[in-house]
Amino acid sequence: MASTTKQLGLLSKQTHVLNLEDADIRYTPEFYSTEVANTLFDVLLNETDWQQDTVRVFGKKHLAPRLSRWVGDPGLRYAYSGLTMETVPWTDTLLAIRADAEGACGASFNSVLLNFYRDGRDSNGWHSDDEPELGGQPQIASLSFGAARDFRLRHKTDPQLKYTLALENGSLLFMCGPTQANWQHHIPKRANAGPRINLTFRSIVE
Ligand SMILES: O=C(O)CCC(=O)C(=O)O
Ligand SMILES: [Mn+2]
Repeated sequence: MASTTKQLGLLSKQTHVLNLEDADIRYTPEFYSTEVANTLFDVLLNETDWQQDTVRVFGKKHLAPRLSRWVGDPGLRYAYSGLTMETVPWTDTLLAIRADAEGACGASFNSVLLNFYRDGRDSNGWHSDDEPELGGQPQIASLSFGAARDFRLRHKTDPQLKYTLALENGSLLFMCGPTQANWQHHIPKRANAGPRINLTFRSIVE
């Protein structure tokens, strides 16, 4: 896969700034055209050595309800759900998507977490991406391919503040500033949902 935005068919579409307190979240629904997003879904599905990680929830170990993979610069380590994860090397496809995300977000990323939700039974529990390795104001670019899934947000201290948006095929969600400090997010189960791949590009500061 070539590394220019042109060859990936990048669209310069509208970005919506979410009107949420204590957060800075921007959503670009058609970051990639449907055609390009469908191709990237297939390539990512086939190029990735998917694994089912173990996660720790309230001290107990469980198999994660999705498949995943950490990719990043050599030697990076990341503590996640009570486990230390080692990253595997970048592919040309992921480097090309990273370049597009960096250009759109004005940020730089040295790692990406790939998640594969095989169907609507796969999910991601409530959490913030606020690990110390991500620094004080983590910048996270989230790209979605395949079935749209709801992305739910809730404020950590004000239960009145919550928000749901559907992350569509080919979309980019950029979370930065105080978002992770103040909000949690999750992907609930959804009956009949088709397969979906999500990439969250991050910068690990060691
Ligand atoms: O699948 C998504 O859209 C979100 C994934 C996520 O929040 C994570 O892996 O930290
Ligand atoms: Mn997350």
